[in-house]
Amino acid sequence: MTSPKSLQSPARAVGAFAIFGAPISLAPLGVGRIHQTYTVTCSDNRNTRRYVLQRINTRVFRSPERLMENIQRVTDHLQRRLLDEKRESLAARVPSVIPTMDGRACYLDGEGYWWRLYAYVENSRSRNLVETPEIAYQGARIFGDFVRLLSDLPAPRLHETIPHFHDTPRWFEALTEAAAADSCNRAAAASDLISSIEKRATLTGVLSGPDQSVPLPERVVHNDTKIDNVLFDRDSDEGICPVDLDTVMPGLVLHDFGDLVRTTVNPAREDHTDLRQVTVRLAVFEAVVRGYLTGAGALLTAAELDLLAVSGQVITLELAMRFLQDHLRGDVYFTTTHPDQNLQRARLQLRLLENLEARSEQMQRIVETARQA
Ligand code: GN1
Ligand code: MG
Repeated sequence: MTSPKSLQSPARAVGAFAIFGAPISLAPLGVGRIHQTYTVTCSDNRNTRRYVLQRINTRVFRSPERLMENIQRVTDHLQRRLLDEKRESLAARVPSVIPTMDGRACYLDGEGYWWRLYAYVENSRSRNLVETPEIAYQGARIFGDFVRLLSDLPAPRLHETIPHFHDTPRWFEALTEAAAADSCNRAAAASDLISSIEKRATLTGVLSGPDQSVPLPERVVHNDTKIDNVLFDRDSDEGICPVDLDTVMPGLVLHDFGDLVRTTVNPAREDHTDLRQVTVRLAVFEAVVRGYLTGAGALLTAAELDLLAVSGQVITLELAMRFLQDHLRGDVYFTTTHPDQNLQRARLQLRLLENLEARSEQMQRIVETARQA
């Protein structure tokens, strides 16, 4: 395979893995905010097989080996549990980790980059827009199923791949510090956003701060349940499996549910600039609740169920704070294509939050009805 200069190091990395046949093509894939991702097609001259190659972002994930240890345990357990439930075709579509030639789950190249390879799930697609409640239902069911299937993952506890990932009060402090330091002279232009966030300080503690009075169980959760992170079958539109398992670790189900709400109810994409399109579709919310409860079965406690409706607000505020503090610090975390992009993202999240707040009673009633069903 000959490749342009920009693809030479991924092309070399593929050679380290136990692939089928030989690589015949390689191309960048998707719009992930964290890793560099490629699809690789391999052939033995008769059949072809596709893979997903990723260069792991080690600024975000400091220990690729521990990261991959988690992912292997999780995908193995999912496959086993799906087989126990006689769902063979889904078990076969859990994206498995392809080892290196010497049996490792990731590969360190000569330039100091870490790589990993997954089997490509054929006839699948991801979505960053939810066109219908049914799509939301499918995505939510898959994430609910995921926590249920992993609820008996044997010890030891998974590694915390990103410590304090959903510590919302801590993100509030990080934002306050970034605004005070103002290292890029960007705080003045964002002052309206900073004060809107400051007004909502108590919301940051509803799930995980000292104001959270009823204990919530620690579970193995996905932690990054934006709707883009589920695969759907191209023909039937049924949900297949969650992907992007990097942040699967001990945490709260409400962060998963909240991020699903954040990324499904709003018809505008996360990077949209026209805030007038931001709204909350209650029919989609209803489908998310139904889907999640169908997948999770009887797993959730009363304390968790009580907080389902508000969890979307908490995680939407958290994302607003994360985007804004990254903007104030000079866009060091999220991939951006222009200097105000993280600011715009934060603005959109805050607009969504206002919409969620305005609908909170209706959302609470939807949850109550679903609990009684
Ligand atoms: C990142 O990896 P990706 O693009 O699915 C981020 C999430 C954010 C999301 C916002 C490890 O998700 O926490 O919610 O962007 N992942 C990490 O789009 O920080
Ligand atoms: Mg992703």
